[in-house]
Amino acid sequence: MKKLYITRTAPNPRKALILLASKGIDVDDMDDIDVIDIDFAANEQMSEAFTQMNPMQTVPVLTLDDGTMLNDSQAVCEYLDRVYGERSVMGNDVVQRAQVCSMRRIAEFEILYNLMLAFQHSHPLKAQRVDQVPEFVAPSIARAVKALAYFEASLEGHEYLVGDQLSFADIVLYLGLDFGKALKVDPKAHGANLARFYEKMHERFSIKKLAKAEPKATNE
Ligand SMILES: N[C@@H](CCC(=O)N[C@@H](CS)C(=O)NCC(=O)O)C(=O)O
Repeated sequence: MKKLYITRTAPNPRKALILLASKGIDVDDMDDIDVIDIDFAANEQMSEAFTQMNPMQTVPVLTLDDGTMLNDSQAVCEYLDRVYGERSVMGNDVVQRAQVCSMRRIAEFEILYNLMLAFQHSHPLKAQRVDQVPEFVAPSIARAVKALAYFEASLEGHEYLVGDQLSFADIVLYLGLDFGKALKVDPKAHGANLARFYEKMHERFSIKKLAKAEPKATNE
């Protein structure tokens, strides 16, 4: 059995959940993958057992039947994209794949990464993970906000960033916008196109929407 280690509220593991959901797949309903929830509040990602598996102490992690361990969200998503569902979200042809890659990396490095940096340098829970430098926080947020203008312009007249179908670039941009809320960056205050995009993605892929279903009450 494959094992997918995730924290459902954190952006990088959410990439995998949303990728599967965009293909109509419920991660908790897969025959060949066991989902293991890692609780950040209890620091489970730092536990000895988890660290032995993934010395980087991060999620997501996917382990395959032959023991192969993938400990990066891009690798996990590339694998899930190719193995599950009908249509790839990485692009339909060579050019689209390159465009998705380009948009995804800009969304990742300019927006998501800078916001994560700001979070890590400001949130008390992360103090044991990084030597916090409060001066990093404001410039990192400012850099992310500045990059939003690029995506606002890219979405002018378009529902999605590449072609007319949802791609992995949209997923990463949405996660950046959604994570911004933790830093008081309003995802709907940086242009009408981004606001429309965010609302549509949030409707389908919010943390609440993709939460693990409660076990059904039974009288037996
Ligand atoms: N390059 C890694 C980074 C993963 C990463 O930073 N994951 C965060 C959650 S979004 C994490 O596990 N953080 C652990 C912590 O903050 O202790 C990837 O994309 O998978």
